[in-house]
Amino acid sequence: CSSVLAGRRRKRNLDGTLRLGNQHLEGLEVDFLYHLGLNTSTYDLPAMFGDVKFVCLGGTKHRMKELACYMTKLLGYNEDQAPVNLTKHSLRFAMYKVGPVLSVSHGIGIPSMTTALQEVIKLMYYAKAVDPFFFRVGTSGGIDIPAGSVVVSSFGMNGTFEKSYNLPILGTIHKFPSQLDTRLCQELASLASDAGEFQTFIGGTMGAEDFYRGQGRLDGPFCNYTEADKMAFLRKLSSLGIRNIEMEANAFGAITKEAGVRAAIVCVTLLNRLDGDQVTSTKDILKTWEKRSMFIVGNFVTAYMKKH
Ligand code: R2B
Ligand code: URA
Repeated sequence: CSSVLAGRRRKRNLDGTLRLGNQHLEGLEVDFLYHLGLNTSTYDLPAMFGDVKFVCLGGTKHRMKELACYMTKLLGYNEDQAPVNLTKHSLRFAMYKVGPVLSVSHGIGIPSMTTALQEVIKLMYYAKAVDPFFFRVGTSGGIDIPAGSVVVSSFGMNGTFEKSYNLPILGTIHKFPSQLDTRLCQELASLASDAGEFQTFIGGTMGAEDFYRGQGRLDGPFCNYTEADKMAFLRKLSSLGIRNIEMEANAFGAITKEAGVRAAIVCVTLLNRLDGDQVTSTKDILKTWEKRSMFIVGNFVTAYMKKH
């Protein structure tokens, strides 16, 4: 644990700003963060984003706007002004800033999420943000826990039971370990318990490459296994400490670790996969559940701001 912390510290400067390991960036006259619609020439990134402390990423533009509204209320900012999408020139993702909170959508799946995440990491680097936390605030399918429960991930696992993000680079697979900040994970889980309305679990999260067969579903357009095979797979995941399945966790854990930032994944579960494959709850129920992970991260933000 101490060597992990030492490794993380080495990736930040003494003042807490990020230190990225890519010397090629120094050779760029202008860096275009294409998917965020920003660049290092036209925009004063330190003035715009230098005070960011909490980077929240999640799948949909709508949910990340809701998170921005939730943080506006929580932090006592003017609620009459609708949050402004700062990436509107790019159209790909949405990004909102509410004081020290940045709320960014990342789309579905690892390639989309890692594109957004890596550009936000560079954004925090250019902005000279100090010790920013990174959260993925998402949805998932739970394993053997009631629908509507929240899982704070202790590690990410890929679809072949490896706790890593395996990326082909120049024709060769590179494996990046997927680890999340243990202390942050425990702190978030403890901040959830006060609510009493829902259960919160700490556990592993599988980041699947696909929503259907990649998550052992029987209801996709194709299926080449039996229900017994599916159940054996879910039971095996459970025995390996996996509490939920989504589509980004292992890559999120690996990339934030490589960047040396403190990171956590907080996902609500929309169903218990041992009971079925389809998400059948009403829109209103799903909306209520989605607020649960925002509530936990919001608690962390306010507790942190009180202390610092
Ligand atoms: C959870 O939900 C999305 C799929 O519906 C995906 O982005 C994920 O990880
Ligand atoms: N998101 C997923 O990736 N899987 C689910 O089962 C639910 C939401």
